[in-house]
Amino acid sequence: MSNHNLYDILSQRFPVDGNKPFIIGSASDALSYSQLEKQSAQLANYFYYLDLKPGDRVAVRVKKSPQALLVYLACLRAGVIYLPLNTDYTEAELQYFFTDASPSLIIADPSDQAYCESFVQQQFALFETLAANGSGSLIDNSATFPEQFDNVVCAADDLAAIIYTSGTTGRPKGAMLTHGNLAANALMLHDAWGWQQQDILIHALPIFHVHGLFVACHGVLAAGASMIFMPAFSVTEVIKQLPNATLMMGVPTFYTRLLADKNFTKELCATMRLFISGSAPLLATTHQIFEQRTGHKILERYGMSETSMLISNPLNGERRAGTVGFPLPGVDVRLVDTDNSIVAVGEVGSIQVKGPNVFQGYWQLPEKTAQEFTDDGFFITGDQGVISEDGYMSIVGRAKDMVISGGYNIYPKEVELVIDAIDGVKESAVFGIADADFGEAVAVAVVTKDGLSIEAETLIASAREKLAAYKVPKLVYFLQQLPRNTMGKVQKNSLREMYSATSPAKGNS
Ligand code: MCA
Repeated sequence: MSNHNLYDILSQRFPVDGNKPFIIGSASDALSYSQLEKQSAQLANYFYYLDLKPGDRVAVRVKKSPQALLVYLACLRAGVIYLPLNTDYTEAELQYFFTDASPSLIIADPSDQAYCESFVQQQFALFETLAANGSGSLIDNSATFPEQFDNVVCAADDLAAIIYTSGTTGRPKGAMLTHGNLAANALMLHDAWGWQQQDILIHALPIFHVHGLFVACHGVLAAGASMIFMPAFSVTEVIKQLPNATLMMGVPTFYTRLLADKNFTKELCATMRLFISGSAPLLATTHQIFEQRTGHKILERYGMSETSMLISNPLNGERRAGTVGFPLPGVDVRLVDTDNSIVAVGEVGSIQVKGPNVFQGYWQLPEKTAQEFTDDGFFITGDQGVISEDGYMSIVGRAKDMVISGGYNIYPKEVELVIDAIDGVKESAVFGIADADFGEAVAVAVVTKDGLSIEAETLIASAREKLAAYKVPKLVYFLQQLPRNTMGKVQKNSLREMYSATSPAKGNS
């Protein structure tokens, strides 16, 4: 049987010269392809020594570093399931993920050791540390292991990663992605975006999500290319590195922040061949202003955690502002009405997709999974789209009132459950409000019990104890009652309209 292990597929495409940098940097930060091979082998050997078996979960909650990426590659090689977790998650959120996924090994920053310990005991899990500077027990313990490893033989439908996404019920669900899913998407994007060995990517995204981990890193690996790996997005750092790069990927906030800096000029972009945007809608005006400033048309694409990338503007041909382009080769996309019939060209429909990149379902939720697929095997994305006469897709709506802030998806229900549990709160409604920096900011309308007075700051501080910072409302509005329709459903559109003109202060009304 041929090996469908994603690492095996990617490594066949690595450069012949092992000294070529995978990560470009100063001596201690740089990583060549041969170092990548050796160090990921040591980690994979160590996982084997720890008796991790294919199918076991390895939960990783560490700061961005080259070593963190090696852990991911080692998991692929060892056939264990990689479970990345946002470094911003609170203890309460982590408790949920650890309980739901029951990892055999938890890897966390040394500063998290104390509170990880209770989980480790509850779960009978193993525990290792990994710090942002690449030190920690994991690296110490694996350092003496062999630098060669025979990649575990995988079938295409063996799980490679579980990526948690929130949902309408407020309980995050683990999207199960296979080696075959990830390989298919990596190879389609390789061709679609014209990746070359000479490419140098500016990598400024977090690596606990599909965008920064799979789309960006697989792109580099599948091309045997190089990247400049930044701990986080910083306008100054990107401006400094642009003249050394050919490609950049980001969420729209990256591009609006760059444009807001007068030092961001056309001259800086002389070696760049492509800017790609995703994870949140790019305003057509941003696309246009970016082109005026740099001469580059940002390539906007569309995807989801469950499916990786689905639709992309073309590399060659018109990149149309306000659209996400055409389905990637091998991806079947259709727009349907409420009866599941295909809509006419130019009409809005619910986006459904099928393809080798579409996930296996939600971790331990077969019924939920079944609900999200049609009888003929299409995944129901929950988004609404419209296709133009000449085939360009525009995303025109999101089901489930989801908010996208700076490229992170926030499901109102999850935040409402936390706000409603705060002392003195009767009920709340969370919604998105336009924000110049993040695209959308999380806002909440709150009704207190018996008209009680609560300070917005108190409410925010309480929410912050339970929720990652990016989910915490940036605007709080107090109301006598929530606007509802005759069926009793809260009218989020009315809330958005009521508050759309407010300044980004913590408003009281
Ligand atoms: C940080 N904060 C945020 C966000 N990021 N609040 C809302 N939305 C955010 N995205 C919080 C901080 O914790 C802080 O809170 C306060 O806002 C100000 O932070 P600031 O310093 O301005 O933010 P930053 O650290 O510069 O981060 C902004 C960022 C970052 C660079 C845009 O959020 C980012 O890298 N986003 C990328 C997200 C991403 O990779 N998404 C891909 C998902 P406090 O003041 O309380 O401390 S994958 C996906 O969606 C699909 C598959 C796809 O198609 O790609």
